[in-house]
Amino acid sequence: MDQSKIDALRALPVPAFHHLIDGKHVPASDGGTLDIISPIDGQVLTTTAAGTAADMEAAITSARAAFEDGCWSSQAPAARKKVLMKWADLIEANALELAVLGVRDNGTEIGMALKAEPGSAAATIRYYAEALDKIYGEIAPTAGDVLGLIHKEPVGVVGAIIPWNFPMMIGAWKLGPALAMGNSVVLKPSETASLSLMRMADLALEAGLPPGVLNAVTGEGRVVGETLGLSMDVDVLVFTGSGGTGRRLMDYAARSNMKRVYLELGGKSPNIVFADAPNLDEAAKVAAAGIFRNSGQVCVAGSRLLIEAPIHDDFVAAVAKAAEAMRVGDPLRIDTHIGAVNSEVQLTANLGFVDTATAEGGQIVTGGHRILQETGGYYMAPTIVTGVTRDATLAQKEVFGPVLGVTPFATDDEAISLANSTVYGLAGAAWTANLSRAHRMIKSVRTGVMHINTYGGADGTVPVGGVGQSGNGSDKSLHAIEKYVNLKTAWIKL
Ligand code: TXE
Repeated sequence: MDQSKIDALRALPVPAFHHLIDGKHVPASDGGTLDIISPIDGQVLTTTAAGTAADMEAAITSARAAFEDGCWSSQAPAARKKVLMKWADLIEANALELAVLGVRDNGTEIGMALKAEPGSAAATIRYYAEALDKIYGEIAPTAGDVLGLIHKEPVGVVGAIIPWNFPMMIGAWKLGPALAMGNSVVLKPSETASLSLMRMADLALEAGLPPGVLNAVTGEGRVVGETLGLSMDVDVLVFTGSGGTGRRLMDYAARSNMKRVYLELGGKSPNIVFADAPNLDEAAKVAAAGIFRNSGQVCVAGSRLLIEAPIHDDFVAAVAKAAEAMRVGDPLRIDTHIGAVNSEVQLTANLGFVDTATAEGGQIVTGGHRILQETGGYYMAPTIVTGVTRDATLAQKEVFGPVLGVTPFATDDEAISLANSTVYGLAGAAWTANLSRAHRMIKSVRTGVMHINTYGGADGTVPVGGVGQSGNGSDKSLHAIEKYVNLKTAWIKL
């Protein structure tokens, strides 16, 4: 990474952003705009269109028309592949520009953003482009006088509602398989991180995606997101975000056309450290990175640290040392480890969780407060709270900030019981040199992803998805494709 190139890009003014509907950039139908505040300094960076219900309806109409027209849905797979491969190339070619724009919008440290945003988005789009002409239908094992064929058809119009923590990465997790299978998509980025994703959508058209196959509408979730959710013309909704919004989406589906709804809703993931872990120093550093990178705004963040009692104090000290060594600050400096919290609302919520944790008996080991206030930006010191009991708010509710709650345990059974004591089930980890114990943890901890002797970093070959109130369905890997196809049976009398 070259600091001077980053500095040059951050000095560029950011133009006002419009919707992308039917291949054209259009303002909101009533001319409304939303101020986009950069979390780096709290200043207005630019504006986006504040979409109206009519804007969203126009986008859905365009997506439906493109789907029925067959310009994409009926294209030969090899032709779709070519466009998606080109799109991945364009994302890569513009990676630094996209990453810097995204960081100015959402505050993620540039080192992580470059890899996790354009880097991961390009890899994801390429993965599904490469896969799409290797996915076959089936011939059923029927009696000889009939032929049973199972076709995989695109579902039609997909509505994709995206959060602010990794807009390009999570956007690509939905767009890659949806477009690869021939669907049209209406994208709704988050109010507080839409710019890089909107730019990425433009690149899809530049790569040759026909107008209308991908539309993107910015604005308030409760306006344009609700219209998307309630539409009679959207066949599948895919979402990453909060549980509250996830519930609403299910309600919208029930009140409209019973569209399929796939939710990824975050978690309260347990990171379980046994005294026999192969390398406790390494475990402490990875545990710190696993909660504090991107200011803890990671759905799979290891936000609950469960430590075997005999090593509790030493391990907490090692994690605190690692946390204090992480440089928090300007996310566009390449030597920054932790950037800005996405918004003032999120920062205030994080600090509220710390107050509640101490009121409920927790002790702050390090952090616990806002820092760098003089910059005008939203920065928080990595925070560790010990003495967090099983039912404490910090053990039960997702903070989505740089706040780690610590709880000791005495036995394997207690570790499993604590790990499974929330409504969530997205990710987790166990650190141990004992193979049998590791497998027992994999089987017994209720999660979608279980790490052993590491935390995070699973690539696109494996699914990520939650159980319990962490959601349903998976992103990533070939399994994600199931969300974007209908199975159609052809039963033929011979
Ligand atoms: O999420 P929302 P917010 C969690 C995390 C965080 C909390 C709140 O705990 O603190 O959610 O974040 C759109 N109809 N996660 O408020 O509201 C919205 O415009 C349709 C976990 O940002 O769920 C945005 O595009 N759409 C997480 C998207 O939903 C609506 C990632 C997510 O916003 C809508 C983000 C509505 N009525 C937050 N209301 C993860 N799992 O990684 C909002 N939206």
